[in-house]
Amino acid sequence: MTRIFSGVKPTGHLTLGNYLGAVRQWVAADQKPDEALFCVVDLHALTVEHDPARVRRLSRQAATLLLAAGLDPERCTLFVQSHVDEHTRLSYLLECTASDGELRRMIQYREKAGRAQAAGDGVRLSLLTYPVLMAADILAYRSEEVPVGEDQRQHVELTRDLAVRFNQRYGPTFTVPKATHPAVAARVMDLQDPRSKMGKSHEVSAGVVYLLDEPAAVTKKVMRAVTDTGSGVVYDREARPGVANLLDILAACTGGDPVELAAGYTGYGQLKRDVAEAVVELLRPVRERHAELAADPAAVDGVLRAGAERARGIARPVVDGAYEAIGLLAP
Ligand code: AQP
Repeated sequence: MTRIFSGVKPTGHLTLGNYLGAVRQWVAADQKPDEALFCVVDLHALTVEHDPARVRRLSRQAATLLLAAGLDPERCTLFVQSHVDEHTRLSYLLECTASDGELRRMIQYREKAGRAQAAGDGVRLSLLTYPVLMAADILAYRSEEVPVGEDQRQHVELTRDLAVRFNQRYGPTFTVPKATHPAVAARVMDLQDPRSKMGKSHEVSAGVVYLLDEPAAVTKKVMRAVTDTGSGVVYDREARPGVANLLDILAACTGGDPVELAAGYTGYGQLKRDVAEAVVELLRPVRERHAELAADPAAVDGVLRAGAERARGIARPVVDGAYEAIGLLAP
């Protein structure tokens, strides 16, 4: 049995990128006999400017959407990061294992720190250290696999480095995890700016498809997607990123291969119509189920409470073991 861990941060409404890059893999893992833990990583949402009430609202909405997407709380453990203290307890030990230099090299830190500075906001120290907290999220459960989108590859690499370093210095404590990515759509791009990732915290949302978008909104966004100059439909991520993104999305929705799908089109119009229809149909059951579940928030909170208790039971002995290994006196 493989232990799987992954998370989503409540920095915005969940997007098609989250769904195709991560959540769908989670639902697939949940069908297998593997032991899976999925987390709304709310502490990570505090690393940038945030509105407290919105983070709280989005945390419950993210959990509700994960259930709507098909996670079964009888089979997996679904919980909120801040409900399990072991994450922050372990994070400090890993900060004592990581170096300042390796954190400053993280691409997401450089991008987001740049954005915060450009907006005149200060850069929060937690933005620098957040990959260490993410490492703690993963290592506290001795997770073996971390299903994530392509953008998280560097952070999972850091997690592996920290696990190996800690184990070498203080004795075997952590399992060294590996990232897994979907075969297609591991990095869904913004429909208006196909050289940037579709991100849920983007301020301009015309190129971002949200899981809770109405079908008409999805269709409008896809039909207005930026395509490339050049004739014919070919799959070329470098030279034709807009079309390649649409083909990736279509392939992910229909189970096809983007290169083979390209051969079936002569113009962008039909491709966009097919992508819009495929996305609308993919998201329809998630949206409908979400509406049912959202009507009973207390039930969702109950799932999260039970999940946190199970998660605590797994993480506590691992983190206690790390405290002892690093040289702290037991209370
Ligand atoms: N565009 C994407 N394509 C494929 N996978 C994606 N993921 C996110 N965007 C895409 C994957 O979804 C999981 C949860 O993501 P997250 O909550 O950690 O980050 P986010 O959605 O990227 O959120 P933000 O706030 O918009 O963050 P930044 O600004 O960092 O991009 C992860 O497995 C992620 O890979």
